[in-house]
Amino acid sequence: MSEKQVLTGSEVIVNYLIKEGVKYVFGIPGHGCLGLTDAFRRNKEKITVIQPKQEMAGVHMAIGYYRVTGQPLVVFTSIGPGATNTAIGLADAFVDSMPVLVITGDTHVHMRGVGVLQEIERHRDSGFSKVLEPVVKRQFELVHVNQVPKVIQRAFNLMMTGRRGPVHIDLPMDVQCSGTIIPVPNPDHRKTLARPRAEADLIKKAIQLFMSANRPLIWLGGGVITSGATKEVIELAEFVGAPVLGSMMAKDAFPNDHVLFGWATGSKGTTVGLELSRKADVVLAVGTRFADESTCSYRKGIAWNFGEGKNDTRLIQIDIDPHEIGKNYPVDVGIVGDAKLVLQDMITELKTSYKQRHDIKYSSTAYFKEIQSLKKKWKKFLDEWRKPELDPVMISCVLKEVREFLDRDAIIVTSSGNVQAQIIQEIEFYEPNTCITAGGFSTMGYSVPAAIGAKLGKPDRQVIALVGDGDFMMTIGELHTAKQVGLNVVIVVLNNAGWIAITDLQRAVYGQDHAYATEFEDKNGTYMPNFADIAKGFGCWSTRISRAEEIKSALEKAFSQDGPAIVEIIVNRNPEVSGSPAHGWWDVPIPTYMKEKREKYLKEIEEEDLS
Ligand SMILES: Cc1ncc(C[n+]2csc(CCOP(=O)(O)OP(=O)(O)O)c2C)c(N)n1
Ligand SMILES: [Mg+2]
Repeated sequence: MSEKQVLTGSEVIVNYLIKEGVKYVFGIPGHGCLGLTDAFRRNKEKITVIQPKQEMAGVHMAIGYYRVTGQPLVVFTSIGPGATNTAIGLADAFVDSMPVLVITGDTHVHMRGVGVLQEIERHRDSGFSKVLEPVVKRQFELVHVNQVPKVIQRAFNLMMTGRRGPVHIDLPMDVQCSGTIIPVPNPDHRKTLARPRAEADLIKKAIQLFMSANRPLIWLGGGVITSGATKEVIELAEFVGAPVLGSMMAKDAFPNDHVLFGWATGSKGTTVGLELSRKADVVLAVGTRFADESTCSYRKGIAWNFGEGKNDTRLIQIDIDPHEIGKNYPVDVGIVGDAKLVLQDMITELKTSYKQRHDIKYSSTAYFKEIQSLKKKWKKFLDEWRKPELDPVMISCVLKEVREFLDRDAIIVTSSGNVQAQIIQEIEFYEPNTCITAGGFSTMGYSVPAAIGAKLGKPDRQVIALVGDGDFMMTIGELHTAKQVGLNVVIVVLNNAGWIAITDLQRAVYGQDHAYATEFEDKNGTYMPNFADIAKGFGCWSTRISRAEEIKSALEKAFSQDGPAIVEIIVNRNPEVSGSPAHGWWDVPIPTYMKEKREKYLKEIEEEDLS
């Protein structure tokens, strides 16, 4: 009998990752993951360890990579603070249904509860995992090395099937180093490649309802991107003549230069999107949560008109997760299934039962003409709103110049702040997986690391992060990682000396004189570090500009660098032009001492329909 190979728990994991096609892992070694780190050392030809400077950033890097390649990656940490640092990255991934595997080191099983360095043990022994429980799709807490082979396989299965999401493996130090003879699993065994389809009668019902509409509309969420259903959405939209709108996670799910693209609705919406969504009579919603931002906090008649009344908008909702169906709005037809396959079946049913939607081409209908006229007005508004002569430049101008400069398939990464809201409202995306943004968790600090991950995944494409100064400072240390990775990721820092999205919100909701604790000052007044100089300190190429006409040539130089490049743009912080006007509505509570505003607010929230 041949002797069976003994591998440590860590080696099983690393060998399995190689079989899964994982090329990069992100991690900061500590005493809690020495065994695992050594297994990576033994396999360094096959997997590269990248060193984020904070573990949260490692998670964002993995997500940036996944979003442009579809390949989930892995983050490993030590015990305690290193492990806890992943919480925000994981929460961001969880809310946006993004897969990433986080493996955290932990107390040796026989030491649990004594107070090992960096152990949290007052509520329960080795209690760290509780910290991550609400922000992952599944957790595995191992106590024996023989569990490792099955668990690593299950972790990948769980991340990538159904509604995707992050998984956490808690891996005690001793389990990392103990040996097992259980072989490394083959990823293809125990894995399904199947995606769920819907029942035929539901497809029929959905199509009947959709085709009965006078003002049909298609509303997309991130599920469409995950499922790769852009082609099907285009086909369906063109057959029916329905405008297509999307949430932040679906900004790139439908070509924004298509005649049927209807721009954004919701609190960060546009006059086009809001008008179309509130007046639609039948909505086909695909892979979306109907979160408060894209619904104007459910205030009826502002973004949407769903309800059970005779004149209310009817809803067909498709989602891979039954949890989302009917959660925020009542549905007429609720379909659980994979977006691409369900839409394919709907298209087949359409083509079988209907020749075309109208007697005339959809582009000759009054509805289509109305859509075009709304779009034209929106473009006109944007043209008038941007004032290219201003110095410092407006964010709106930066976005226009950047979009004009970039290739159609360039990858643009953003996180929370004015730039994110304005990107959704003001510029076009043409291909799926090119708008990489921190959606539902709206996490500052996401852009720089996510852009590094995206560039690792697509080294031949332009990758650009557009970050506010506040956002940038959350993960500024990742310039170090960007320099180490050495790829030409371009980071544009929009410096307005403050968390101005919040300043603008304070002014808009509470009053002009209510800006507080959101602008950056020191004893000499406005305080603005020189980020271009700081970038140079990290060894990165950089430049600092403030005028619209300087942007394209700065980008030209930035994209011709061999490594990371930082373009710092001082942007206008004058309240009139610091952000962009809000066209929708958002439920931001008003203190009772602001009597008039409070009264108005109370009336407004009466119109919210949370039934
Ligand atoms: C981690 C985190 N903390 C706080 C917030 C709340 N928040 C949302 S936008 C914003 C300001 C963003 O500032 P900056 O990046 O400078 O962009 P600006 O709005 O100034 O253009 C803040 C503090 C957040 N989204 N994420
Ligand atoms: Mg700022």
